[in-house]
Amino acid sequence: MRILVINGPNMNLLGIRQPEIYGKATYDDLVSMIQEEAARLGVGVAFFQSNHEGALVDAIQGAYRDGVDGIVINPAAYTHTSVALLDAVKAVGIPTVEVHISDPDSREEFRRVSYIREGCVATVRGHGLAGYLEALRLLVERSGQQ
Ligand code: CA2
Repeated sequence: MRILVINGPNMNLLGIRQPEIYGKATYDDLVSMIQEEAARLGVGVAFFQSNHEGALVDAIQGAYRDGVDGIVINPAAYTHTSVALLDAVKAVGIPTVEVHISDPDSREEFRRVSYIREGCVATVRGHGLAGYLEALRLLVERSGQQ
């Protein structure tokens, strides 16, 4: 099984800005944590981060071409604006889990909308970086049930 972990705009600033919301761990720490969990679960994992909506769409389409089995995505601010990302996950049909470090529902009103949610098999929110590991486990468990 191979899983692609996609992070949207500004996620490269993890640990550098707003640690009170997103914690002190960096993007590289996040990658290491996920790699460790993937090794424990015996699955392959690859990573993609971009600040550009079209590049994120391209990554989702690339996952389809490469035969990736699952996607974990934190679309960051594009969660609340992007029909293009929703269309992409629906189009490729790869089981996708939406992850948010914080709980957007308990923040500003505009963060309550998630376009991509409708195209995802689950959403994990408000569990910090551990939410990515949860998402990975969810995809692995789900693949065993099919
Ligand atoms: O809680 C999450 O994971 C979010 O997806 C993070 C997004 C935000 O727009 C969503 O509403 C919720 C923003 C993440 C990028 O911003 C950062 C800024 C500084 C340090 C780390 C991330």
